[in-house]
Amino acid sequence: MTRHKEALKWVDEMAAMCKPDEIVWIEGSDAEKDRLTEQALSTGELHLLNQEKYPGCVLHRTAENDVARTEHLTFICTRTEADAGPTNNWMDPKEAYAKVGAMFDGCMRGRTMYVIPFIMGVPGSPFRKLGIELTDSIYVVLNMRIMTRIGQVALDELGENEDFTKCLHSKGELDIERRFILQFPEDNTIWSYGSGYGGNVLLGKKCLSLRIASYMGLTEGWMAEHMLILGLESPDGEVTYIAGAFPSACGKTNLAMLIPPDSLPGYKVWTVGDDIAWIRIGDDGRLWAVNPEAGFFGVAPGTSAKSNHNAMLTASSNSIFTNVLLTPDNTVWWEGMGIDAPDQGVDWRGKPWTPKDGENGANANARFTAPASQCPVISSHWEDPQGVPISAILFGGRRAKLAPLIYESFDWQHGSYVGATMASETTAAATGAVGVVRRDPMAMRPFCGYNMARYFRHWLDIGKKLTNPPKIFHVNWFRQDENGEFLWPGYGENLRALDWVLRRCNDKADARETPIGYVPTKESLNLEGLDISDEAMDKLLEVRGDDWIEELDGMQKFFDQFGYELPAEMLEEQQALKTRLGRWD
Ligand code: GTP
Ligand code: SPV
Ligand code: MN
Repeated sequence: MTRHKEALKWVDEMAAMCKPDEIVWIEGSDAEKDRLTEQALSTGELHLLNQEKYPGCVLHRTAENDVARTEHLTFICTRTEADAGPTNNWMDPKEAYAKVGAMFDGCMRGRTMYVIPFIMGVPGSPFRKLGIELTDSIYVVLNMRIMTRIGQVALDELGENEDFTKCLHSKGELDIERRFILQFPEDNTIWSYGSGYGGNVLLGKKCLSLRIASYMGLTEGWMAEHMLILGLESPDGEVTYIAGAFPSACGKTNLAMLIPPDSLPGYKVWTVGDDIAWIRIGDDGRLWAVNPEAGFFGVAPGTSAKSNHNAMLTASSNSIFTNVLLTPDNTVWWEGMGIDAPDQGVDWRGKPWTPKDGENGANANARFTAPASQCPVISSHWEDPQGVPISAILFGGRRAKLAPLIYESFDWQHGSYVGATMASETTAAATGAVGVVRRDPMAMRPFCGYNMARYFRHWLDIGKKLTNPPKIFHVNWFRQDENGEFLWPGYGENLRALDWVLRRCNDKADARETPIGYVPTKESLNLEGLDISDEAMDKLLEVRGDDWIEELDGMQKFFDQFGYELPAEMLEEQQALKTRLGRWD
């Protein structure tokens, strides 16, 4: 246990509210993991997979109405509504504590409360943050064990009086009518009730490392971003670090573990992180990024030996599979796994399934939880306490039309505007309609813990302090032809875009200047060995003035909701783009 008085007092108070039968402090040992796994297997919360093929792996199914983040039930609870801003749901903290406190009252009767001390970041790093999650779910404990650094190592960091984020979770009744994900940035507190799904309940992840951390970053002068981090090793052996913000289920994990195509020899991609980056200004005037997580909570569907072999290898042992199909040989399967569907199986709902049913065997947001250390291409710097220096930032999303394969912004301010105005088609990672274009600034719309206009201000202010800012790019792997087919092969071939980024950083690649930024000339991209038609390439690099003029409307509407809080620089950039488009044909 701990001598941290405030922690002990808070655990007591929360236990008095939730009234568990028992309280168990998590120490993080293997014996403890085995004990908890056994227990969850005996109640059916977990299912043991084929241990020859998937050693150390288990399967879990969430409730049918609980398979993705629920953004409409996620609230930022600040004293004033303006502090949450127009893109967040807001609830008054007093009202939130009272309303959801009534739900927590007695919710753990007959259950055990697990106390999970955890670290986001590396022990001993000046940038790490501490948390304690209280939960009545063994699934949460075992996931947190992979995704964060838990137990004694965290208690050691906590000492007697270090700050920590107070994270309270209960499955409650798993009733969507009684589900709330509440962030209290001013109290460094998170309350999550009524869910058992990943992003809603692994409170170190989106709730702490993005919503709460973005607020900490604002007050402490750093940034918490929904970004992958990779090291790109060029044929001469030099490694350049790139961060990328794409919305949920838009390709971060895939890019972070990219395997170069044979036709581009000498390159290598090293994974530093696949979802979250905490970024600070270094003494050298550059941005330095750390991955605060210790594992990957990756999208299963579409992940195959062909699309992301490194993810398949990472998740082949000591991993948790959620809402995938269970096969007759007690292994897992999902759509797009690159192997034939079994004749029959048990689907993500727990029902008998055959391919003839025409229904998905795995949920579209089925996930694997796997230790980052098992990734075959994990960077040797992924646990460096100071992080890695960032030379380029990529923004990107799913756009069937409009956005070219890649373009480079003119400078930091313009790049911040590109991030602030980005949009993407919605995915199964959150409940609600899929495939609808929505504005998702910096891929942070669901994760910014305060007023997004001030978040834009923060980006601009950080840029002013950088003597050596990274270049900012926008990418789109998802442009489609008239038949709705992707024009770009994606996955490993995305290295061709990264190669252009690298050469732009070294002034070694051509570009043509367009109103939206620098777009590669066809010749400046290395397309060696890629089977793609000239027409497709032209389409991928096309910038249609009319389409962009139409797009300006949506951007303006999005900006309008922020009123006077919107930084003038954003309107300046918007006007400048309009002017450039007006002169262009
Ligand atoms: P979160 O974990 O939700 O934040 O998602 P993510 O951004 O890490 O996305 P991920 O890499 O898991 O990819 C999501 C889906 O997009 C998967 O089904 C991938 O197979 C697919 N995908 C990833 N990269 C590409 C690409 O380059 N082209 C195409 N067509 N699909 C891709
Ligand atoms: C995302 O939705 O961006 C994820 C998965 O990375 S979750 O942890 O559920 O947020
Ligand atoms: Mn994510």
